[in-house]
Amino acid sequence: MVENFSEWFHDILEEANITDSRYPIKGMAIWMPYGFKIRKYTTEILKKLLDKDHEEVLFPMLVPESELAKEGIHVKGFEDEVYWVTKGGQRELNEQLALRPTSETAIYPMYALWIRSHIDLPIKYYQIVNTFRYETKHTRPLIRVREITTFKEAHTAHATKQEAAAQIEDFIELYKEFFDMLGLPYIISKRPEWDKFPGADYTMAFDAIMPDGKTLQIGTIHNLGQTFAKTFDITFEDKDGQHKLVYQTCAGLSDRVIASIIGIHGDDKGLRLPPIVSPNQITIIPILFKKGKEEVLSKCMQIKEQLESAGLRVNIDDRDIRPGKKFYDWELKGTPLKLELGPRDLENNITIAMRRDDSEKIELSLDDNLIDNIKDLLDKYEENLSKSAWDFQDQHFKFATNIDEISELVEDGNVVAFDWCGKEECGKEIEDKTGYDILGIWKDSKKDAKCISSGEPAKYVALIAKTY
Ligand code: A5A
Ligand code: MG
Repeated sequence: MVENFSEWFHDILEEANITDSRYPIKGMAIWMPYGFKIRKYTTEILKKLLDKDHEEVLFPMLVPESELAKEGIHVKGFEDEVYWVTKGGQRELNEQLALRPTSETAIYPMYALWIRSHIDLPIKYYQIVNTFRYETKHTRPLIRVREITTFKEAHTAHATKQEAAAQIEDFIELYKEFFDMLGLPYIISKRPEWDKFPGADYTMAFDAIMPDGKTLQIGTIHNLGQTFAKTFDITFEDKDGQHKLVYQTCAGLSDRVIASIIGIHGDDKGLRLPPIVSPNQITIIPILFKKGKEEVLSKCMQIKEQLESAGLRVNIDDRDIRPGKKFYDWELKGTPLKLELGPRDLENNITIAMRRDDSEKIELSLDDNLIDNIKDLLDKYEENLSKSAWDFQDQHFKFATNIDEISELVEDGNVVAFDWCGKEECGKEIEDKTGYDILGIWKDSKKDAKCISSGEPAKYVALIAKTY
């Protein structure tokens, strides 16, 4: 899988019924039923986390050109990626309309209308929508798409700079919690000036290392300062009677979250889904012979109901095919736990359990402890999934003390940390010399450390990697 991750990824999307990329528009695909369920459970977790102190809204998909064009830096960042609607039927539109590449310019003119006084603040809205980006880099299903189908964007407005900065920290905590629930490891860094979100003061990013050693930006959080507030005239009357500009932040996640669930947890046999998003957490496979068939099936039904009443998602694979084929299929689809039940098991009042992450067969008694024992197995599986993913990341995080070492280590599929003076010119030179991208600033350098390139006093420990 590591040898040819790209091929593995494409194949699994099709074989596990996640997406179908044969739709006749490049960069746009269909969510198939199994994939749609994974997407649904993933989105539900995110909504639950956000709903604690944000509110969900839904904005139109079209943005008038006049609004999109207002914020100069922002539009410059997106102008080559915008799809335009220019006609209504046969008629040319008076003003062309953009399919949102992201929704700042749709949302902020409305914020200007809604925000009047300090009592209207903070505003914390989010939406989960499709956005469109005419990406020119090589498109890949879920990873770099032209229709981002699951774009979660949160947009906040605050009375003070401090509150906006605190909101950035809140988003970081929220994303950590979200990715932790999915067992996904991440590296958090502050993007370099030349790679921040168009219009932001600064951008904090979450990156994940994919099995091929390339990093994938799986989430971003932007402190927008007052740039958009100035452009869209978003002001409020403060307690002191003065009219002031708001401070804003925004934060986004996409289909890439699901790409990382698939890529990071998967193995040669297929998916290994975290129970929390797995369409089926337990798959029961009856071993059927002519004799005793009804009894086995009815016991399976009974177990299913028992587990479902404990809040678990369970399916029975009673297809008329060889059990071996069923095992193969559910390994491919990444169901966390399989239960096998045949006539002899029924006699002994047991079932054979198998976790997706090891092939050990565990005898479970069909007594009152069944639910607890199964939950215990699911917990251990979930822990192991997360642990092996974090281990992989730790093993692929290295420190370099000179430029040549950077190249060697990155080439071997590592994210590499190094001391940096923090100057843009020097950073770009490092990117040029190595041919890789600086992800961002990871933390401050130790006292007396020297920049790996300029030799000047180092300010930061920066990260560099191959990127998607
Ligand atoms: N309004 C802000 C939140 C915004 O648009 N930020 S962003 O441009 O960084 O996008 C948010 C996230 O969407 C990124 O962190 C990245 O994970 C994801 N993303 C961006 N372009 C994508 C694409 N073409 N396909 C899939 N995901 C993408
Ligand atoms: Mg882009």
